[in-house]
Amino acid sequence: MKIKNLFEPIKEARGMEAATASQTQLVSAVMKGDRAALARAITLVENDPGRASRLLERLGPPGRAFIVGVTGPPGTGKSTLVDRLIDFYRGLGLTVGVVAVDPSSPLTGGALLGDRIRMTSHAGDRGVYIRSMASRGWTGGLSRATSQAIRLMEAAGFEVILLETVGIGQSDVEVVGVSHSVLVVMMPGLGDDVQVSKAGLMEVGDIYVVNKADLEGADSMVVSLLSLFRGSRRSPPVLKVSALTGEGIENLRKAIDEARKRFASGDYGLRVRSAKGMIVETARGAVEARLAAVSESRAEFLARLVVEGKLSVEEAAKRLSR
Ligand SMILES: Nc1nc2c(ncn2[C@@H]2O[C@H](COP(=O)(O)OP(=O)(O)OP(=O)(O)O)[C@@H](O)[C@H]2O)c(=O)[nH]1
Ligand SMILES: [Mg+2]
Repeated sequence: MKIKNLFEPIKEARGMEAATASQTQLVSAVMKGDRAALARAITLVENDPGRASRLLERLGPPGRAFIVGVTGPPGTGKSTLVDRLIDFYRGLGLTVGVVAVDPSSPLTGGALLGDRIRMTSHAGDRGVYIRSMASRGWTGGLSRATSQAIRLMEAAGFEVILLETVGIGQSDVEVVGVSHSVLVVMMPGLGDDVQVSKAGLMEVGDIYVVNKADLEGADSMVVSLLSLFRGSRRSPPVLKVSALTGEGIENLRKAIDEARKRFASGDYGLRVRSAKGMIVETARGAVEARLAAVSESRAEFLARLVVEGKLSVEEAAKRLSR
């Protein structure tokens, strides 16, 4: 037993060396645009944050790909719009990566992801890369993994990256913080303003889209969005479209493309905004991982000190997260 323990650190160190060598290969394969390597690297990012962060350090600075976040309540037509946007950017000759954050449970996830990928008409196009990431079953770190997946796609040479996330809760919405432009997609019949203000959707959008304009009630949805913003300092555009019939899509494309042109001309503020999102999400992931790694016994030890009046809650929390 003792002898085995003696050798264990050496084995571990060897393992790390091997991983580092294969990581170097993985990074250079990703940077050559190797799709299989990209898939492997994203899986690494999902499953092994520690190794992934060493890998990501070699990717160079972000800022080459234009990132569009697409969020909004379930079923508003985000994927259908993403599909339209893929067509648009492919038409401009740009390559497109898509990260779709799937809210389904790990159990039903497989089937849904399959459907989602079949749903797109871009399966044979090498200029398009689609990756789903399941958001359930994570003990935190979704935002980190999402922003890292985006950076990997960027390193692989994808020029536009579309990030679809269902805006149900604050954490789903926060994910889009890495974007240069954020579309919030609504639809008629969602009830009232509550949906928008609830999940932080009011703050996050650069463009508000009322999709399904072919259905009744789109105009009143536009009116309630506009009146919501009347009370605030912001007045983002509210556009009525139908991803199904194509109505209003041209206007939407123009609006998003203005942001892309600003990005392409080197707009400093836009770049800082996206980089800030990446740093914050990566840091959040690191803090969550550190907290998740805290042993029960350490937390309980600190709790005893608090109960016995030897330590304040604040000091205990500081020690716990150190
Ligand atoms: N009538 C109408 N239906 C639409 C429109 N756009 C999308 N849909 C339909 O709405 C349903 C949901 O569309 P999705 O694109 O999957 O919506 P989503 O927001 O991605 O859904 P989740 O990812 O599950 O939140 C599908 O049946 C679409 O065909 C539209 O403009 N008009
Ligand atoms: Mg969708």
